Amino acid sequence: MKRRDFIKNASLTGVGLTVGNSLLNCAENSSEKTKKEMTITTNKSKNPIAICTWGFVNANAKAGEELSKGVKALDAAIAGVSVEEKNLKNTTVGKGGAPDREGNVTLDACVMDSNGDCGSVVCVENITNVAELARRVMTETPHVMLAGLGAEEFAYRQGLEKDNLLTEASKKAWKEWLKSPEYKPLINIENHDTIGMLCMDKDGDIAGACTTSGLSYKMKGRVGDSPIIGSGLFIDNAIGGAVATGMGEEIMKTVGSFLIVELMRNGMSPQKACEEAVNRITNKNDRYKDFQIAYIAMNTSGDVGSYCIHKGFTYMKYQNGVNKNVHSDYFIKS
Ligand code: SD4
Repeated sequence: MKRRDFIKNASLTGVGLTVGNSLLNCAENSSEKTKKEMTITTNKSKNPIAICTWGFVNANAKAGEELSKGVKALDAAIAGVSVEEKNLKNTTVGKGGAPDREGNVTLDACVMDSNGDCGSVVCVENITNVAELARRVMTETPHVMLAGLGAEEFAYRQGLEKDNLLTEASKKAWKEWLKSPEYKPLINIENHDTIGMLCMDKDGDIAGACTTSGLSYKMKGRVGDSPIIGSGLFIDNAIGGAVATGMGEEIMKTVGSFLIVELMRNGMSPQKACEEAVNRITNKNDRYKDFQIAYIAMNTSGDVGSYCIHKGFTYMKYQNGVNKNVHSDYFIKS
């Protein structure tokens, strides 16, 4: 059953009606907020922009070029991140990603569209293009998230190919790691390759995708922030979007991407909102020096911001045919 039919059927039930009523009440009571959102929406940019975490020149260029041709934001984002999913040299995304401590490569991904729909897959083996798979969950099932074998079987039913994701290079590195299996992620070294992307298309609509193999040599079954809507990625087309990279456990504790979008809703710039989201983590957790967190965000006017804990995080920005690498501001100055 397609999502739309499922929702239509659900709305015929008592539960659907109750939720519908409470949403209506909520809408009536928040006319001030709606006015504010409308003001933000009026300033909507129609100039395509693609931004992504880290220095993924080719992935961001692909998304930017697609947007320039008039492709919709979600299609462009998925086309962009799939460049890294196929890149065997990238050891934390797609094929070639580092395995868990038992040698299984398990991938996490999510997508979110301008209309608020989203899809996610967690802990998936043998499928390279997991962002595309997350999109299929969104469009072809009544669900938001599929995990493990269920997600993999769904992928085959959708015609996605089975692939061995463990390359010889990743296998060799894992065997080396097994010699002294200490688990301590290295800041900006081990965890520097998750790709989170936000795109704004020619209609001014915003969508995003996030895809990763997660932390190298993680425990079997471990899932980070990247496929969790609100943590690794969040979009509200009336406000903007945000995406995260770094230590997923800490991002999830503060639901970072949702937080950034909500801060922007309340008037903060993307830059200030990213700073505040990092501050929430550094204020609460005195071990923040031991891990990296980085956020990038975009609002409907096309303003972009980013902030991270440690120096060294960069992001890509494509606009008006120029694809540039930008150094993010950071929390620990000395
Ligand atoms: C995770 N956030 O699984 C991901 C890792 C990451 O760059 O971003 N690496 O926790």
